[in-house]
Amino acid sequence: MRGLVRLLAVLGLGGALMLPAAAAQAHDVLEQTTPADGSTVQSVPASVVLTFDHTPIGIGTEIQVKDPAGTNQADGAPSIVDGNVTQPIKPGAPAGTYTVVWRVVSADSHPIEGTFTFTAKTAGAAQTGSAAAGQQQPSSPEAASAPGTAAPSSSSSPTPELWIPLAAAALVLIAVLAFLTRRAVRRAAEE
Ligand SMILES: [Cu+2]
Repeated sequence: MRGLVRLLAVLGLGGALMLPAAAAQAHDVLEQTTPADGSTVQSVPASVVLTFDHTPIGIGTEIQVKDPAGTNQADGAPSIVDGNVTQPIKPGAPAGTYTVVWRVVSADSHPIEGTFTFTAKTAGAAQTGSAAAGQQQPSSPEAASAPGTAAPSSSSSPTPELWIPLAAAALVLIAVLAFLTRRAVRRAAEE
């Protein structure tokens, strides 16, 4: 009987060890946005910037900048420099309240997502020289298609790097559990 209790305790310990192993790495945290969440700006900016505490992985980034009518005014693909993810906005985007729907792959390879809003009193500036130059840049098929259609296919499955250490940790855990369980069963049989 005492052996059985020990067996259950070992199994419970194994389960408890699983949890911290899965939660050990923390997601990146969105530290600030430009424009700030809930803020009012004079006119629609040329881009929105999301600042994270780590540099997100450069795949599966998807940022929609929805105007008051729900139309995505994002212009081309977002760029990632350090912790800053910059999403250009189409020139001449209309005034009103915008909802930015974002999804990035955290440095720990987990997808994270959220939304924020801002209000622009007037429309964005019409196309300028620099905006025109920026628009000609995305010529790859991925950049040319809408971000909403390009991103999910590459980000729907977790990136492989995450599973290698997790699988290794799980194998070690299983081996240790098997050893402890066999020992506990043997002791239970002896008693
Ligand atoms: Cu994470």
